[in-house]
Amino acid sequence: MSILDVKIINDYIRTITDGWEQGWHERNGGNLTYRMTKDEVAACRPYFTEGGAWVEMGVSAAHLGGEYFLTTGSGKFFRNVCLDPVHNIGIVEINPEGNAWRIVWGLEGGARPTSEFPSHFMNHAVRVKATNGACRVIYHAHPANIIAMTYTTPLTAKAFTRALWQSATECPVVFPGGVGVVPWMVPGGADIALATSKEMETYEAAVWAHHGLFCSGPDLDITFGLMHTIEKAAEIYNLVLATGGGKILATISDENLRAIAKEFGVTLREEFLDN
Ligand code: 2HA
Ligand code: ZN
Repeated sequence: MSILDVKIINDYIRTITDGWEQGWHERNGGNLTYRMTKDEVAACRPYFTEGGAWVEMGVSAAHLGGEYFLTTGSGKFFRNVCLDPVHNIGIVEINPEGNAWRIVWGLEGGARPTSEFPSHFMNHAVRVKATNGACRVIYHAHPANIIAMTYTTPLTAKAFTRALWQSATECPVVFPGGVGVVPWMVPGGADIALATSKEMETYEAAVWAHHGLFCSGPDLDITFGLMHTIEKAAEIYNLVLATGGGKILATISDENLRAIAKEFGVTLREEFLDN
């Protein structure tokens, strides 16, 4: 037995490899964090090392004190994770105050949690509250089509949500609450972490202009599926604009969107519908 036989560790690594295979993680692009259940922590605890030094995050969330997160490593390549997990991913424990982490497994050889850990942590903090504790995953990727859209589409939640909803019939069912948009900001610090978590109070996904996408969800499959669905809709949107010379001749109307919502029993964000 090794920690790599524990189901959640396997599922986490598979999700990372799937993201790499989608082309969303050039070089060290993207990062994935997962808030472990008590049972998962218990299953992994035999493999924990003596906790390292506490490292302050620059952001804090008292209700996440004592939680354990799986995290990708700063500067590490998704492509390498499945070949060498202990150097590329790890588990961190959060201190009781909820403002510092320490490594309890993995990230060997001096590695650290993702440079976006403050953003992930703040997003976990707001999504845990917004979902009554259901949210466990924050996933950041660099899918080309959603990034391309941020050069052609007004950087508002309404414009992005409508364009994506209208690009594939399943979209309003998969993300009826829509997506938020964060304007271009310097990545990696507390400012972008706070701006993103503000969007995440309302939306389960947030676009980073000219950079990528953050998705949240209750498990790895649902969160990966959300990333995949949004990126595919963005691909269709870009194809439509490119092949149609910027003209859209037919689309899913607001009446159609309402009919989808009724049939599938979801509530669309009403302020994003026009008529
Ligand atoms: O981890 O994606 O936003 C590299 C990044 C930073
Ligand atoms: Zn990034």
